[in-house]
Amino acid sequence: MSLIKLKDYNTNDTIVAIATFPSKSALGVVKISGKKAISIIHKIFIPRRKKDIRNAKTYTLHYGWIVSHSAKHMAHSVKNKTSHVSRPTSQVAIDEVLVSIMRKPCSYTCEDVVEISSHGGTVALSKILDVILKEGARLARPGEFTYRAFLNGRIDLLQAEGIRNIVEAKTDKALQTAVSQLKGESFEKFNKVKQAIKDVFLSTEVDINFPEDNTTIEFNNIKNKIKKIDANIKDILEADKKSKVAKDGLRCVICGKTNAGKSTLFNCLLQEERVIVSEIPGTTRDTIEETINVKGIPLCIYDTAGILTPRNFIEKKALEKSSKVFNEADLIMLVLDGSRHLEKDDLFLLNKIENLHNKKNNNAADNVKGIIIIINKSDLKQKLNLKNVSRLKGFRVKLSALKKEGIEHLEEAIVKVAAQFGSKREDLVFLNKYQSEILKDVYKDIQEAQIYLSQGREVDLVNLSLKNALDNLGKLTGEVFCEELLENIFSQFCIGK
Ligand SMILES: Nc1nc2c(ncn2[C@@H]2O[C@H](COP(=O)(O)OP(=O)(O)OP(=O)(O)O)[C@@H](O)[C@H]2O)c(=O)[nH]1
Ligand SMILES: [Mg+2]
Repeated sequence: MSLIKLKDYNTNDTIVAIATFPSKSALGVVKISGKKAISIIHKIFIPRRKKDIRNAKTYTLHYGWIVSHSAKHMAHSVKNKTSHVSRPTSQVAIDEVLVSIMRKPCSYTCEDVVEISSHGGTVALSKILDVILKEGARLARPGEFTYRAFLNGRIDLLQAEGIRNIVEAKTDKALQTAVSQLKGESFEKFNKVKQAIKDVFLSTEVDINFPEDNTTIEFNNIKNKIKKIDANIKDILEADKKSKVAKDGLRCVICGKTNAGKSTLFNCLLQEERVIVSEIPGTTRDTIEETINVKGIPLCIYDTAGILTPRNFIEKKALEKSSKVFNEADLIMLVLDGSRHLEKDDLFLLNKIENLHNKKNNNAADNVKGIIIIINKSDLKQKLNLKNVSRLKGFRVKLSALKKEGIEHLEEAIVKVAAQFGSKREDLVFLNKYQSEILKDVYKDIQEAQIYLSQGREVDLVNLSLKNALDNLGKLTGEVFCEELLENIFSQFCIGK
């Protein structure tokens, strides 16, 4: 994804884009927005009824033909000579269309918008686009229509993110959440937090500006209020994390020492010979990602290299890649070889997972991870001493990836882990990466305010932390202008949205 620059989004321009995927399809839509939208359509459209489209009322639909500029000129001259000709000759017509007129301010962008519905197909659509460009419109950049809707105050940034997520929804729940976000429900959530912070902020302002007044602030009261705010933000951070699962599926990493049978299990879950399996330790070097569906739950599974002590550059890279997906995963599936005793590499990974568990209790928002310990090769004589893994929390499953035995137990465990990530639709909130980072900053600001309060520091410091929190919240919703965030959000949109 290349980042767009806001300076390229000149709002004085009239913009145009093909809004549908250009392919052999039944319908295609070209969208125009801006001051010249109506005058452009007047120049290139011949309505079936001899009406001047410039006088068309808002929310009206018009049937006719799109023609090239010179063609229209010809068509008009023909029209003047014969009373009934309202259709251009075949060599001048581009396509038979329906034109919708949506006048400002009640349109998607709050500007004059014209939508041309044509008979799909790449050539017709690009020809329509060409004639509009020739009449003075400019090609829209990614998300530019939605950006105008935001600038003109029709939607906030959370709603913009909701729109993007409607387009990208992969599951029912993701779609429902995105729709509720578009309806403004997420904004309400943030607004409540904002009002609560504002309330405390204002009382610190009074204390700073009128120190001689007897109305010095009640520190205990403030402490309690901030504690509640802290809990609220933590809830939203948690919801954000869970939303990513609802949106993209549970990210599951298959890890384990070399030859434990990771790739065999990966193929087994995928039900195809996707990756190479062999008895040579270190077969897998790259991290391989595939999406599967387990009992209706979308899973993004990663097969990783089992190498833990790299001997060369390639193995070093392999280890880096597997560590990265390990850290980012929602679910860790550790594969142990049941036919062997625990070895150094198994213990290393078991310790790593145990440490994650401890961390989880300290920082709930960042490290929610499910754990499944898989004891593979159950078809062979078992040597693994299970006592050594009993200290680990999480699910334990015995199976044979080679013989495809016991896979249903693994699927049951996955469903149970997914349930831990499950959340009611109303609790979810879709933020992009940048917005999530800003929300974490708000959380830091609030924690800072709490530290100052507990240390009995000057109220000015608490006041400053709260001010930062308010500014950051404003950036999130779009009330405070943050160029970097806007560029980040709208770059992720497709052209035509
Ligand atoms: N008997 C038996 N053999 C298995 C089982 N699962 C895997 N194997 C064998 O174990 C060997 C290693 O399997 P892989 O799936 O390549 O192991 P891996 O963990 O991906 O290994 P690396 O990619 O080297 O890290 C192969 O010979 C597999 O056929 C199993 O359930 N039972
Ligand atoms: Mg492998």
